[in-house]
Amino acid sequence: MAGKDEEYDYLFKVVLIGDSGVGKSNLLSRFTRNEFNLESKSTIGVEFATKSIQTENKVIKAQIWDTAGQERYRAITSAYYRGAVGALLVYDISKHITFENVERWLKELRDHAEANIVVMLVGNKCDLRHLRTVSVEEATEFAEKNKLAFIETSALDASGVDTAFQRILTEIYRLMNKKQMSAGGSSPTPALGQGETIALSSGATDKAGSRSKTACSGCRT
Ligand SMILES: Nc1nc2c(ncn2[C@@H]2O[C@H](COP(=O)(O)OP(=O)(O)O)[C@@H](O)[C@H]2O)c(=O)[nH]1
Ligand SMILES: [Mg+2]
Repeated sequence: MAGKDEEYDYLFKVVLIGDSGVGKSNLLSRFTRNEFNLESKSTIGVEFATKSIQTENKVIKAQIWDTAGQERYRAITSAYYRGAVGALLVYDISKHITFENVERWLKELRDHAEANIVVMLVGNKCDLRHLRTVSVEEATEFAEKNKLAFIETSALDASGVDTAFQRILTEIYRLMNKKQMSAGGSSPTPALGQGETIALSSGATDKAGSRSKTACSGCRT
Protein backbone atom coordinates (compact mmCIF):
# COMPACT_ATOMS: atom_id res chain seq x y z
CA MET A 1 0.00 0.00 0.00
CA ALA A 2 1.33 3.39 -0.88
CA GLY A 3 2.00 5.23 2.34
CA LYS A 4 2.50 8.92 2.81
CA ASP A 5 6.20 8.46 2.13
CA GLU A 6 5.42 7.65 -1.46
CA GLU A 7 3.66 10.90 -2.18
CA TYR A 8 5.77 13.69 -3.52
CA ASP A 9 5.59 16.51 -6.05
CA TYR A 10 9.14 16.34 -7.34
CA LEU A 11 12.04 13.94 -7.34
CA PHE A 12 15.48 15.53 -7.43
CA LYS A 13 18.72 13.63 -7.83
CA VAL A 14 21.55 15.12 -5.80
CA VAL A 15 25.11 13.77 -5.84
CA LEU A 16 27.70 13.86 -3.09
CA ILE A 17 31.24 14.56 -4.24
CA GLY A 18 34.54 15.48 -2.65
CA ASP A 19 37.68 13.74 -1.46
CA SER A 20 37.64 10.41 0.28
CA GLY A 21 37.22 10.69 4.05
CA VAL A 22 35.55 14.09 4.19
CA GLY A 23 32.31 12.59 5.51
CA LYS A 24 30.05 12.20 2.47
CA SER A 25 28.64 8.84 3.51
CA ASN A 26 28.01 10.07 7.03
CA LEU A 27 26.25 13.20 5.80
CA LEU A 28 23.99 10.90 3.82
CA SER A 29 23.29 8.57 6.73
CA ARG A 30 22.78 11.48 9.12
CA PHE A 31 20.28 13.15 6.82
CA THR A 32 18.35 10.09 5.70
CA ARG A 33 18.54 7.84 8.77
CA ASN A 34 19.88 10.08 11.53
CA GLU A 35 22.86 7.75 11.92
CA PHE A 36 26.57 8.37 12.27
CA ASN A 37 29.49 5.95 12.07
CA LEU A 38 32.80 6.69 13.74
CA GLU A 39 34.60 4.00 11.82
CA SER A 40 35.21 4.66 8.20
CA LYS A 41 33.72 1.51 6.80
CA SER A 42 34.26 2.76 3.36
CA THR A 43 31.15 2.05 1.47
CA ILE A 44 28.48 -0.20 2.65
CA GLY A 45 27.31 -0.52 -0.90
CA VAL A 46 24.63 2.13 -0.75
CA GLU A 47 24.12 3.60 -4.16
CA PHE A 48 21.68 6.20 -3.03
CA ALA A 49 19.21 6.94 -0.27
CA THR A 50 16.06 8.99 -0.35
CA LYS A 51 14.30 11.38 1.93
CA SER A 52 11.41 13.74 1.40
CA ILE A 53 11.31 17.29 2.63
CA GLN A 54 8.77 20.04 2.38
CA THR A 55 9.48 23.40 0.85
CA GLU A 56 7.13 26.13 -0.31
CA ASN A 57 4.14 23.80 0.04
CA LYS A 58 5.68 21.14 -2.15
CA VAL A 59 6.99 17.75 -1.16
CA ILE A 60 10.40 17.20 -2.66
CA LYS A 61 11.81 13.72 -2.64
CA ALA A 62 15.59 13.85 -2.66
CA GLN A 63 17.43 10.94 -4.15
CA ILE A 64 20.94 11.38 -2.82
CA TRP A 65 23.77 9.46 -4.42
CA ASP A 66 26.93 8.42 -2.64
CA THR A 67 30.13 7.59 -4.49
CA ALA A 68 30.65 4.15 -2.99
CA GLY A 69 34.34 5.00 -2.63
CA GLN A 70 35.09 5.47 -6.31
CA GLU A 71 36.42 8.95 -5.59
CA ARG A 72 39.51 7.28 -4.18
CA TYR A 73 40.44 6.07 -7.64
CA ARG A 74 39.20 9.14 -9.44
CA ALA A 75 36.91 6.81 -11.31
CA ILE A 76 33.48 8.22 -10.83
CA THR A 77 31.49 7.29 -13.89
CA SER A 78 29.36 9.70 -15.84
CA ALA A 79 26.32 7.61 -14.87
CA TYR A 80 26.82 8.95 -11.37
CA TYR A 81 26.23 12.50 -12.58
CA ARG A 82 23.51 11.70 -15.10
CA GLY A 83 20.29 13.49 -14.32
CA ALA A 84 21.68 15.14 -11.20
CA VAL A 85 20.19 18.56 -10.54
CA GLY A 86 22.25 19.26 -7.43
CA ALA A 87 25.66 18.49 -5.97
CA LEU A 88 26.99 18.80 -2.46
CA LEU A 89 30.73 19.37 -2.84
CA VAL A 90 32.17 18.37 0.49
CA TYR A 91 35.54 19.11 2.10
CA ASP A 92 36.86 18.58 5.63
CA ILE A 93 37.50 21.81 7.57
CA SER A 94 40.39 20.09 9.39
CA LYS A 95 42.17 18.99 6.19
CA HIS A 96 43.14 21.88 3.98
CA ILE A 97 44.09 19.67 1.07
CA THR A 98 40.48 18.53 0.74
CA PHE A 99 39.53 22.19 0.33
CA GLU A 100 42.26 22.75 -2.25
CA ASN A 101 40.88 19.81 -4.20
CA VAL A 102 37.48 21.47 -4.48
CA GLU A 103 38.76 23.11 -7.69
CA ARG A 104 39.28 19.69 -9.20
CA TRP A 105 35.82 18.62 -8.24
CA LEU A 106 34.35 21.71 -9.86
CA LYS A 107 36.18 20.80 -13.04
CA GLU A 108 34.83 17.27 -12.76
CA LEU A 109 31.34 18.73 -12.52
CA ARG A 110 31.92 20.97 -15.51
CA ASP A 111 33.05 17.95 -17.52
CA HIS A 112 30.38 15.47 -16.45
CA ALA A 113 27.32 17.17 -15.02
CA GLU A 114 24.55 19.30 -16.45
CA ALA A 115 25.63 22.89 -16.99
CA ASN A 116 22.99 24.31 -14.68
CA ILE A 117 23.47 21.89 -11.78
CA VAL A 118 23.10 23.61 -8.40
CA VAL A 119 26.29 23.26 -6.38
CA MET A 120 26.66 23.79 -2.66
CA LEU A 121 30.07 23.88 -1.01
CA VAL A 122 29.96 22.00 2.30
CA GLY A 123 32.67 22.33 4.96
CA ASN A 124 32.09 19.21 7.03
CA LYS A 125 33.44 18.16 10.46
CA CYS A 126 32.92 21.61 11.93
CA ASP A 127 32.81 19.91 15.35
CA LEU A 128 36.60 19.63 15.01
CA ARG A 129 37.04 23.33 15.67
CA HIS A 130 40.36 22.85 17.49
CA LEU A 131 41.76 21.22 14.35
CA ARG A 132 40.38 23.72 11.86
CA THR A 133 42.67 24.54 8.93
CA VAL A 134 40.10 26.08 6.59
CA SER A 135 38.60 29.30 7.88
CA VAL A 136 35.00 30.31 7.27
CA GLU A 137 36.31 33.46 5.59
CA GLU A 138 38.51 31.57 3.16
CA ALA A 139 35.71 29.23 2.18
CA THR A 140 33.15 32.04 1.92
CA GLU A 141 35.41 33.99 -0.40
CA PHE A 142 35.98 30.97 -2.60
CA ALA A 143 32.26 30.20 -2.69
CA GLU A 144 31.37 33.75 -3.67
CA LYS A 145 33.99 33.82 -6.38
CA ASN A 146 32.60 30.61 -7.82
CA LYS A 147 28.93 31.47 -7.23
CA LEU A 148 28.36 28.55 -4.91
CA ALA A 149 26.16 28.36 -1.87
CA PHE A 150 28.20 27.55 1.23
CA ILE A 151 27.54 25.97 4.59
CA GLU A 152 29.45 24.23 7.34
CA THR A 153 28.14 20.98 8.77
CA SER A 154 28.93 18.25 11.22
CA ALA A 155 27.65 14.81 10.40
CA LEU A 156 28.83 13.87 13.90
CA ASP A 157 26.76 16.33 15.94
CA ALA A 158 24.25 16.92 13.10
CA SER A 159 24.65 20.67 12.93
CA GLY A 160 23.88 22.17 9.57
CA VAL A 161 23.05 18.86 7.93
CA ASP A 162 19.30 19.29 7.51
CA THR A 163 19.81 22.93 6.58
CA ALA A 164 22.28 22.02 3.85
CA PHE A 165 19.91 19.59 2.18
CA GLN A 166 16.88 21.80 2.73
CA ARG A 167 18.64 24.76 1.12
CA ILE A 168 19.95 23.01 -1.93
CA LEU A 169 16.58 21.35 -2.58
CA THR A 170 14.77 24.65 -2.20
CA GLU A 171 17.16 26.35 -4.56
CA ILE A 172 16.77 23.59 -7.14
CA TYR A 173 13.02 23.89 -6.86
CA ARG A 174 13.11 27.65 -7.36
CA LEU A 175 15.41 27.50 -10.32
CA MET A 176 13.27 24.82 -11.91
CA ASN A 177 10.19 26.93 -11.39
CA LYS A 178 11.88 29.93 -12.89
CA LYS A 179 12.99 27.96 -15.89
CA GLN A 180 9.49 26.71 -16.50
CA MET A 181 8.17 30.24 -16.26
CA SER A 182 10.65 31.63 -18.73
CA ALA A 183 9.98 28.72 -21.06
CA GLY A 184 6.50 30.09 -21.56
CA GLY A 185 4.77 29.21 -18.35
CA SER A 186 3.26 26.04 -19.73
CA SER A 187 4.12 23.79 -16.89
CA PRO A 188 3.81 20.06 -17.40
CA THR A 189 2.85 19.72 -13.78
CA PRO A 190 -0.65 20.71 -12.76
CA ALA A 191 0.58 21.54 -9.29
CA LEU A 192 2.40 24.50 -10.77
CA GLY A 193 1.04 27.69 -12.21
CA GLN A 194 -1.62 28.25 -9.60
CA GLY A 195 -0.86 31.89 -9.22
CA GLU A 196 2.24 31.44 -7.12
CA THR A 197 4.64 34.32 -7.24
CA ILE A 198 7.92 33.18 -8.57
CA ALA A 199 10.97 35.34 -8.22
CA LEU A 200 12.42 36.17 -11.60
CA SER A 201 15.63 37.67 -10.35
CA SER A 202 18.70 35.60 -10.98
CA GLY A 203 21.13 34.19 -8.49
CA ALA A 204 18.64 32.99 -5.94
CA THR A 205 19.89 35.43 -3.35
CA ASP A 206 16.35 36.12 -2.25
CA LYS A 207 14.24 34.86 0.64
CA ALA A 208 16.18 31.86 1.90
CA GLY A 209 19.38 33.68 1.02
CA SER A 210 20.89 30.38 0.11
CA ARG A 211 23.81 32.02 -1.63
CA SER A 212 24.45 34.83 0.74
CA LYS A 213 24.25 33.02 4.04
CA THR A 214 27.33 31.20 5.10
CA ALA A 215 27.99 28.80 7.91
CA CYS A 216 25.43 27.58 10.35
CA SER A 217 25.84 29.39 13.63
CA GLY A 218 26.75 26.20 15.46
CA CYS A 219 29.86 25.86 13.36
CA ARG A 220 31.32 29.32 13.30
CA THR A 221 33.50 29.19 16.36
N1 LIG B 1 34.56 14.52 13.75
C1 LIG B 1 33.85 14.21 12.66
N2 LIG B 1 34.14 13.09 11.98
C2 LIG B 1 33.40 12.81 10.88
C3 LIG B 1 32.35 13.66 10.44
N3 LIG B 1 31.82 13.11 9.32
C4 LIG B 1 32.50 11.99 9.09
N4 LIG B 1 33.46 11.79 10.02
C5 LIG B 1 34.40 10.68 10.10
O1 LIG B 1 35.29 10.75 8.98
C6 LIG B 1 35.57 9.47 8.48
C7 LIG B 1 35.17 9.39 7.00
O2 LIG B 1 33.76 9.53 6.89
P1 LIG B 1 32.97 8.99 5.62
O3 LIG B 1 31.56 9.38 5.78
O4 LIG B 1 33.26 7.55 5.40
O5 LIG B 1 33.67 9.85 4.45
P2 LIG B 1 33.57 9.65 2.87
O6 LIG B 1 34.77 8.88 2.45
O7 LIG B 1 33.61 11.05 2.32
O8 LIG B 1 32.28 8.96 2.57
C8 LIG B 1 34.82 8.49 9.36
O9 LIG B 1 35.72 8.01 10.34
C9 LIG B 1 33.74 9.33 10.00
O10 LIG B 1 33.38 8.84 11.27
C10 LIG B 1 32.07 14.85 11.19
O11 LIG B 1 31.19 15.66 10.91
N5 LIG B 1 32.86 15.07 12.31
MG1 LIG C 1 31.97 7.19 1.52
